[in-house]
Amino acid sequence: MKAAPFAYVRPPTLDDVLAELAGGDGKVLAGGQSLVPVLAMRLGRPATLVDVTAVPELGEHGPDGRSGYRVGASVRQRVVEHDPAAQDVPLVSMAMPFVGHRELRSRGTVCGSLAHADPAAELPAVACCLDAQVEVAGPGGTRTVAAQEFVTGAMSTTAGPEDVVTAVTFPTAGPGDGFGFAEIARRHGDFALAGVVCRVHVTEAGAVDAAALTGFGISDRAVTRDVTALLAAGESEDDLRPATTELAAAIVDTGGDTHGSTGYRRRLFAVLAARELSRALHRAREGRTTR
Ligand SMILES: Cc1cc2nc3c(=O)[nH]c(=O)nc-3n(C[C@@H](O)[C@H](O)[C@H](O)COP(=O)(O)OP(=O)(O)OC[C@H]3O[C@@H](n4cnc5c(N)ncnc54)[C@H](O)[C@@H]3O)c2cc1C
Repeated sequence: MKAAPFAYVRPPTLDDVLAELAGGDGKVLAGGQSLVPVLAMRLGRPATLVDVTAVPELGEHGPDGRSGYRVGASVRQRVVEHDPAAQDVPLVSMAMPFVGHRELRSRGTVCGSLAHADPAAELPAVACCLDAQVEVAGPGGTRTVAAQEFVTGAMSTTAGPEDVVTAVTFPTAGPGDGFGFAEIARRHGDFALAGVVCRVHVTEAGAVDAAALTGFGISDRAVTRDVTALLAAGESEDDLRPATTELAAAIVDTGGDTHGSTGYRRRLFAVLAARELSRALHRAREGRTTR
C-alpha cells in the first residue's frame, strides 16, 4: 500500500510552521520514523506534511543554564546519544540505545517520540520520571507542560492539531542522585513488553528523601509513582519485591496479547522495578549515578 497524496512544505520559521498547521489538516513531520509508516498504511491522511527541520532554533540542543538539558524539535536522537553534555541526564543516556535501532535514531527525534506518545516508548517514560518540561507553540501562544500532563493516553497528548512541540528540557543529575533503567523486549530494538525507569535521591547521610518510578509498556501511557515510602522496605531486590508486586497489580493494566498476558507483564514489571530501584539506591549512596 502507498500513502494517500499529500503536500509537503518545509517552512523556514516557527511562525510559518504554525501558519501551515492552521486549520488542523496538516501534520508535523520530524524524523518520519513513526509518521511515514502510519501514512504508508493509510492510518492517517493529512493534507500537508509540515517538515520542521529547517527552523534554526528548533535544531538547538544543550545545557539551558538552569540545571536542565534542552532539546529542540528537530534534534535527532542520535545527536543527543553522542552529545557529551547529555551525559548530565544519565537516564537519557541509559535509555537511548533501546530506542529502536541505530538507523532509526539517526532520523528519529527526541521531541517526535514525545509527541507520538507510544505507551511502550522509552523517552516519554524518561521524561515523565524526571519531570521534564515540554514546550508547545500553537495559535494561542507558547506554553510549558510537565511531561506527565503532556501525555494523555496512547498516541495522545495535550498538543492539538495546530500545535508544535518546540523543545523538551530534562533536569540534569546532581549529588545524591541514582538512576535505574531496564526493559524486556522480544528482540533488541523492539518496543518493550514492559520497562521501568527510576530515580532515587539520598541525603548526605544516605537517607532516601525522594524516589520516583515510571513503568512503560504496561498501560495506555507511561505511569509514574512516588516510591519514596516504598524504599523504607529495604534496599535489596528481595526486600523490595513484595512492594513492587503490589504496585504492579495496581498499575499494570495493559491487556494481554500474543506477546504476553497482563499477568506476565505484571511479573516483568515487579521484577524489573525491584531490581532497578535497588540498583538506583546503591548508586545514589555510592555517588555513582548510573553504574
Ligand atoms: C521498526 C521501528 C522500531 C521502533 N522501535 C522503537 C522503540 O523501541 N522505542 C521507541 O521509543 N520508538 C521506536 N520507534 C519509533 C521511533 O523510531 C520514532 O523516532 C519516534 O517514535 C518518532 O520520532 P520521529 O522524529 O521519527 O517522529 P515522526 O515520525 O516525524 O512523527 C511522529 C508523530 O509525532 C508528531 N510529531 C513529531 N514531532 C512533532 C513536534 N515537534 N510537534 C508536534 N508533533 C510532532 C507527528 O506529526 C507524528 O504524528 C520505532 C520505529 C520503527 C519504524
